[in-house]
Amino acid sequence: MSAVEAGGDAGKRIVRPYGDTTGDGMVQVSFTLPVSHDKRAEGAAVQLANKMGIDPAMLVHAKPMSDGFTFFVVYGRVNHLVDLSAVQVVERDFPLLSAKEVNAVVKRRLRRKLSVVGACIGTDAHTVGIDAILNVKGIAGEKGLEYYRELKVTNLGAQVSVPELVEAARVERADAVLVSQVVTQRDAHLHNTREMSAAFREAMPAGRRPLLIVGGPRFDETMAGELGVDRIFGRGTTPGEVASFLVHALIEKKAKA
Ligand code: B12
Repeated sequence: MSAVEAGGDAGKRIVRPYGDTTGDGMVQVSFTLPVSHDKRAEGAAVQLANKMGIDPAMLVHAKPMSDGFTFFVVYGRVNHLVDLSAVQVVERDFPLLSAKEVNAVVKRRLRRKLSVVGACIGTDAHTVGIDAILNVKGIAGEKGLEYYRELKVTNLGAQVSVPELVEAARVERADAVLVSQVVTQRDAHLHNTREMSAAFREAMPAGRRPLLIVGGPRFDETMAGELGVDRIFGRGTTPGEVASFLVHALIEKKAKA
C-alpha cells in the first residue's frame, strides 16, 4: 500500500482544510469580542468571520465571559489553498543523541563539564517549561539536563532580570544560556529576548559569549537571527533535543575556533 493510500502525505502539494468531507474547506475559529452577549453580538461575530474569508460562517458557540465580553466559536468554509511546497520551517539539522552519547562527546571534546544556565526572564513566572528541560524529572519520558553527568546545570528560576542572568552566566562560565518565555502579551517574549541577546553582546566579546537559546510555546522558530539568538525551541521540545543541539553547536564552535 502506498503512503497516499495509507493516508500519508507523499505526493500531496496543494491541500484544503477538512471538516465533514475531504477538501470541503471547513475550519473552526474562536475569539472574544468586547460586547455583551445578545443577537447583535452574534451577528458581529459572523461579520468578523466573513471578513476573515469564512463564508458561509455558522456561529456554533457563544458564551458571556464577563460584563461587556463574549466568547465565540465559528465554523465555516474558507476557499484558501495551502501549498505544502511553500511552507517554511526550521528542520532539525543535527543528530539526536542519547544521554550516554552526549556525555561521551562532552567528555572527549571539552574535557570538563559543560555549564548551562537557565531562567525565565522578565516578569514571566511560567517555570514548568524550563523545568521540564532542566530538572531531572524531565518530560515525555526523557530525563532533563540535570541527569546528564557531563552537564552542570544552574536553574535560576522565574522572573530573573537580564543583568542577573548575565552575571550568573559569567560566574558559572556558562557555555550555554537557556531562557524561557511563555507570556507573549504585547510581544513581551520578543522584547525580552532582544534585550537579553543585546546585553550578552555588550557584556562579552563574540568568542566568549555563551550559546543563547530561547524556548516557549509561541515562538516562531525561524526568528533566531532576528532576535539575536543561536536557536529557538518551540512547543513539545524534549531535553534530548536540547542536549543534542548543545553538543552539535559545541563541536561546530570548536571546529571553527
Ligand atoms: C501553568 C500556567 C500558569 C501557572 C504557572 C506556574 C509555573 N510555576 O509555571 C500560573 C498560575 C502561575 C500562571 C500565571 C499566569 N498566567 Co499562565 N498558564 C499556565 C498554563 C495553564 C500552562 C503552562 C505550562 O505549564 N505548560 C506546560 C509546559 C511543559 O509547556 P511549555 O511552557 O510550552 O514548555 C515546553 C516548550 O514550550 C519548550 N520550552 C519552554 N521554555 C523553554 C525554554 C528553553 C530554553 C527550551 C529549550 C525549551 C522551552 O519546552 C517545554 C517542554 O516541551 C498556560 C496555558 C497552557 N495550556 O499552555 C497558561 C498561560 C501561559 N498563562 C497565561 C497568563 C495570561 C497568565 C497570567 C498573566 C494570568 C494572570 N492574569 O495573572 C499569569 C502570569 C504570571 C506571570 N508573572 O508570568 C496565558 C498567556 C497568554 C499570552 N498570550 O501570553 C496562558 C497561555 C493561558 C491563556 N490561554 O490565557 N500560569
